[in-house]
Amino acid sequence: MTQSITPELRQWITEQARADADPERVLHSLVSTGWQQEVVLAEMRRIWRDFHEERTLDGQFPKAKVPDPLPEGGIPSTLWAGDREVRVLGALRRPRVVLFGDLLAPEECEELIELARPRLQRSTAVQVDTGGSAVHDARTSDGMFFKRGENSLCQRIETRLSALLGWPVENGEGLQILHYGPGAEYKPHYDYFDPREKGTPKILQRGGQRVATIVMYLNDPKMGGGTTFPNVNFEVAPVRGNAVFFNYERPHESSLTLHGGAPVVEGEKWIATKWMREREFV
Ligand code: PD2
Ligand code: ZN
Repeated sequence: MTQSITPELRQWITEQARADADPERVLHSLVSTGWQQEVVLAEMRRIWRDFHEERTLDGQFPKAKVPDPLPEGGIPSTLWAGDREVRVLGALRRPRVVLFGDLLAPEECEELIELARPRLQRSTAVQVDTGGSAVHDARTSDGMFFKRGENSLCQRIETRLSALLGWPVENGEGLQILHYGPGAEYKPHYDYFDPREKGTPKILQRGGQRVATIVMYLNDPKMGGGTTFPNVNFEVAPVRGNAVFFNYERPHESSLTLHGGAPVVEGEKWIATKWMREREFV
């Protein structure tokens, strides 16, 4: 009969790998206590490979401190954001994704749209080679940026987000407003800046890496326009006043934060996006 690995054994093997134990000795001691060699060897290979990958990542893409609005040990139904009770609608652990309800009042959504509307331009995306920005096929929306603290509405929302996420207002980029008409989309991408790209050092001068994103929905598209997370087969329905938050410790695919704006099928879609940096964004 084939033995099966117990959680305790897996834990013990993991501790050995973490302590850099000699795998030959680990295997020998397990076999001498009655474990079948092929069973423990398969498990040891998995655990040692994961450790090796993690170490390589630690060397090349070190982890940053990131905001995480949820406390350890349980999901609250609401969070107090300084001036407003925000509903917690759901969460994923890996990647860390949190869905919020009632983050923005309907009037705040309307006001953001009306302040942004006259200033919209065809959206640009950061150009990875130069660190500048340019119009891009992957992003068929119109958009604009508010400066941080540009008006009292931006200030109120920024202060609320800072309280909700436990991250300084100063580390936030200005709010970005995007408008998608029918058929417009934002193809899947990562929001962090790829350290392997030539233009990244210049971008990082303004406050380090992006470490988290919050996308706030300002209206209800009739059909389509969800925010998708292809790595984990997850899609968030755009609902006015709701928001999706996600963070990324490493600027690497292993963060599983590939995400996109699905094409709007019917109606239009308005969002406000806030990106959080490691340090003060200047
Ligand atoms: O519109 C969205 O849902 C969306 C999707 C992916 C927005 C962004 N990314 C973004 O603003 O970065
Ligand atoms: Zn994005």
